[in-house]
Amino acid sequence: MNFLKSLPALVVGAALALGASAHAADYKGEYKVSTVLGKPFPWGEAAEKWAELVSERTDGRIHMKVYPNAQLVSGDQTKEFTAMRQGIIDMAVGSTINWSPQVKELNLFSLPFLMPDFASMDALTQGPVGEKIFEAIRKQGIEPIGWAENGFREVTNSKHPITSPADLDGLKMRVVGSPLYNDIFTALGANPTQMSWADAKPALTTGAVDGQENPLTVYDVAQMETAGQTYITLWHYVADPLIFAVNKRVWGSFSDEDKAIVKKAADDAGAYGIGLARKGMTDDDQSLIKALEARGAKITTLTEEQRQKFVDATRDVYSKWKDRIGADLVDMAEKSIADR
Ligand code: X2X
Repeated sequence: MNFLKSLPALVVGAALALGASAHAADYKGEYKVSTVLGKPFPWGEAAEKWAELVSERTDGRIHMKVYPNAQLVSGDQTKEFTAMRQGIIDMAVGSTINWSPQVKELNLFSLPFLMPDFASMDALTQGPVGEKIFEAIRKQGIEPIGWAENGFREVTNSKHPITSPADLDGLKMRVVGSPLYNDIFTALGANPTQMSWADAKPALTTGAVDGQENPLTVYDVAQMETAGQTYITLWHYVADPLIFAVNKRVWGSFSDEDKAIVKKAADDAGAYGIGLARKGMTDDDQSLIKALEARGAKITTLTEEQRQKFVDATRDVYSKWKDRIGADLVDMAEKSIADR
């Protein structure tokens, strides 16, 4: 009799327990997060912060582990997006450059001399252009949820200061995975070779290439001066934002509450990472630039007139890629920058 009385409560209790465990069973024991650069690069710091915040805020329900050096795709960073779509990678903090072979719109950030300053980058990522870019990524089965930053990519080399396109003449340059970079450096008279980050450092150290382009924070942490990269020119020609993203099936498996937590954590980790990515190279804080000089780097800042020569030399590349990316999107970006 007693037992019968308590039966409904038991049934309800069992159903609740089942519901909870069925839900937990949908979650993996570990979510693999891919990055190219790990800690202490700002990129790796942002990814680690994301994982940390999510773990804290979900009481460990969602456990993310960061796999740097594009190791989940054997170092081939241009395969990261595809591997995430296939579910080999659950999540990533990825550079717009590395995903641009699959999402053509992402080449926008690599249009030479489109973005003159940090405010322009923010105007794109935080405005209607950013929404369009996220739509394009979503169409390919990936859920984009936030932005971080690798940074303005400055050109370095082991031979001499670069102040005009003529200084790039014949230089062997390591470039990243979008064909747009081949076009830019070819237009400038250099001899570009596409190479993964994994191959870039040894190629610089042995002198197989003369130069490369990457943000100053990357130069700093990778200690590129020890690989002979003495000459740096601050030309701010392109900048690569980073995107926090999740495989669609993984995203769909999260409860609404957890989706909100994972997204908010990406926003917070993004703000943290962007702070690190810009540290020491803003108008009121030049400490990173000074520190690199103290380590032996010879840094050239271009005058407006000198910079214009690089702009002119890459104008045809800009036009060609504007059409490939989508002229409407590029027009929208130009407007967002003008109105910033
Ligand atoms: O390969 C590079 O140069 C790097 C690390 O900046 C990117 O992944 C785009």
